Amino acid sequence: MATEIVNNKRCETIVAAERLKDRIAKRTAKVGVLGLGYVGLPLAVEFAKAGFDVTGMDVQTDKVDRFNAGQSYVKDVNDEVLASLVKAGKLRATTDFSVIEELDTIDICVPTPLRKTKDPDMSYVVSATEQIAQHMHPGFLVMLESTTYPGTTDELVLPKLRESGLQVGRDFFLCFSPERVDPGNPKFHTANIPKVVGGMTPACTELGALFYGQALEKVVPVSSTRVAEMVKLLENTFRMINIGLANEMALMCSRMGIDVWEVIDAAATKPFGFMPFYPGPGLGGHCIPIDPFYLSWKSREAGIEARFIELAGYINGQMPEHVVERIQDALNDATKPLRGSRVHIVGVAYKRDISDVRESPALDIIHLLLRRGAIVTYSDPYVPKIAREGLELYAEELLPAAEQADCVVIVTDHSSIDYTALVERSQLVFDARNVLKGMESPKIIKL
Ligand code: SAJ
Repeated sequence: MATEIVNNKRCETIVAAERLKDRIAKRTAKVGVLGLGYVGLPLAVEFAKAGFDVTGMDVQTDKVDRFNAGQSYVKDVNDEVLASLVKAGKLRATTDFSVIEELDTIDICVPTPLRKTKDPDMSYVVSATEQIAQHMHPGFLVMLESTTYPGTTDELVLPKLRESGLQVGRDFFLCFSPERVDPGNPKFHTANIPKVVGGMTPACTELGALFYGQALEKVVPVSSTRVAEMVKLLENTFRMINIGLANEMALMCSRMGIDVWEVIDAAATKPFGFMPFYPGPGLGGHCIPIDPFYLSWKSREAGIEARFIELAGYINGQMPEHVVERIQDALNDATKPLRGSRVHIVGVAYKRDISDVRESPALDIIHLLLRRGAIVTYSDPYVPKIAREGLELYAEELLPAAEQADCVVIVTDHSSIDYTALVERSQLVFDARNVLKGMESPKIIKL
């Protein structure tokens, strides 16, 4: 009797796995995306465009309402595309996670921030996994996309899904596939960025690769979830450390009276073995300053210090202070104490031509200037108001504010700014981005 039940259960699950494979291949699978941010929303749209029936889930009602009204809140997805898919009934969003019961696949696209103590905040991943664990069923493909430390999928996600009594690789399938979305990138978007995917078992990897291959141009299968988790961390740690090197070069060149920008531009003429990175006022964003610390946190647990990451983090973290010291020196040379001087910040987003101020070094620079008694104003065409990290400032009109300032500081080099007019109307300009490259004036000072 017991053997018969086991055989029936095994037959049921083998049938479930084959049915899942067939439904993915025929694009009749019901696809779920949990977390409708700058990663989840474009992913949901891509799979709906590929012909799947897609249900997005999010805890934020306003996002769900805008999604269902065909109003995209993510720059890389236009309203018309979203609205047409919603109208065609191929795509919808909900805050009701019980819909997971009906899904064949689900992608977890939730934030993985750092706590103030620089260790990972896995609360969003845990919450999403717990929602899924309540609705586990045979023939279910679960994929984690949130950038995280190696071991998250097998140590944190798998045990919760296993509580259902289902067996991974037979009854359900579990993969990690790093999100590589670069918001605002004009050339690379969700469909044409190669998609790395690694499963808990070969069958998991095979189903994950089959799934992504239905909607994305290139899939890169790897042997495990840990390899896939580590791939993303290497990508962004590489970037953070090389920016740290560029920043250290800037500190050295500043002391030696060498133009670091000229050095990098000349080095970049080397046709092999070199890749230019540029110094700046510090490291912003929700990826580059954050992801490497997921790796250093886990490597400490494994008994090895990630010294490159810690050092680069230290150097990148010093740049706002360095910028303020250079401003102070420049004002001093004009016999103006920083205290009481008017300093106007140009650009506060964490990088050009976007509105995101998360971890922006501009916020650190503003804090440091205020602490030294400067009178600080700012302009940013993408950021009408700063209301975070204890600051409440409203953007001012650029040229009149620049005219009033004792020193203008270009922190973020938005393309839409008229830098010639800015220099003309300013007394002193500190350029932290080399956006004034080629302009000669005694009032221009460069990082
Ligand atoms: N930065 C420098 N010097 C550089 C490059 C960047 O100071 O040479 C600064 C930027 O000003 C910004 C921070 O570093 O404050 C991060 O800039 P970023 O260009 O890396 O932009 P992000 O944070 O949007 O990074 C994303 C990442 N994408 C993903 O994680 C999927 C990253 O992997 C991409 O390489 C990057 O976009 C990109 O190339 O645009």
